Amino acid sequence: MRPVRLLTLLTLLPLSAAAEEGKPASPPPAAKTARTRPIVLGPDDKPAYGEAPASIFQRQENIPHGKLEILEYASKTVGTNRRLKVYTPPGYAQDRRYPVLYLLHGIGGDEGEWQRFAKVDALLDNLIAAGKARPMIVVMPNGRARPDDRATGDIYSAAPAFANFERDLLDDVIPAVERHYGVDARPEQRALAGLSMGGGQTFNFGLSHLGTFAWIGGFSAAPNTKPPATLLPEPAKAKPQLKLLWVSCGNRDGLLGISQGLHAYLKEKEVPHIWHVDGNGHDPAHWRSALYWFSQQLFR
Ligand code: FER
Repeated sequence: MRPVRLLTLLTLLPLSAAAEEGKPASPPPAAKTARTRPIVLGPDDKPAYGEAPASIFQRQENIPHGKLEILEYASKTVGTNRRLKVYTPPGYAQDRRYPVLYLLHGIGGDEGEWQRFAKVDALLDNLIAAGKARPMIVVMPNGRARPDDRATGDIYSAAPAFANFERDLLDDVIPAVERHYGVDARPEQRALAGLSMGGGQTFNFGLSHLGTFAWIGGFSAAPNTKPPATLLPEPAKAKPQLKLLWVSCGNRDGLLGISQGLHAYLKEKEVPHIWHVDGNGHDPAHWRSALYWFSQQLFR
């Protein structure tokens, strides 16, 4: 037990303090803070849904398929041309108006992360073919808003670039998407969701811009999440603007406390929301399942 507890203490230190202790500033993946915080489950912390079936993430040949493509856009925020991944649904036509889900990655991810582990195109194709999801565009940007936006070096040092993405998303990404695609630009046709660091971005940016996003989903939100009362200082005003507020996390995720804190605040302020705590850790199984259930509820 003793070495494990020592490791826990070290990984709870701020990175600078860890460096002073002679430890590397970048914790190795196995010692990630995400897995080492104490977890205390409360009576509310239960699954609202089951696990997504594995087959839903597999491409079926006998149904219509959407397309995945890369859109390059000029970012005034970053001062570079940046890339995002876009899913357009089966039968997409430029002259129609589609709702859009903006889907954000985690601290070690990039614009390809969601597709790599959740096969977003296959998932949406399958849900749409079954009549379980509305045809929608899914935009997967790179949330590290800085000139070198690759997940290299000390991935934790990119936190300021993840915060900077707020302006890139609002001023550059959304306008570029709405110029290039047939988009219904009303807030009730725009959703924002993300995992971990992207879950924190989702709550930080989405809840402060409810006139832009009416559907909000944070999966395993990370420590970049602002305190609940900062996120929603006026809960009564937010309520009528929200179509869906989804908060979920795995019950083996060391970051659960962040989502629990938000759920407790929302419950106290009587802000309707979905609170889904499944049996996963800080891992793709949770994120896949969350996207599976969240995407079926969008734009209804
Ligand atoms: C941290 C632990 C985890 C943190 C960020 C994360 C910025 C993000 C994890 C992820 O995106 O998977 O202390 O601080």
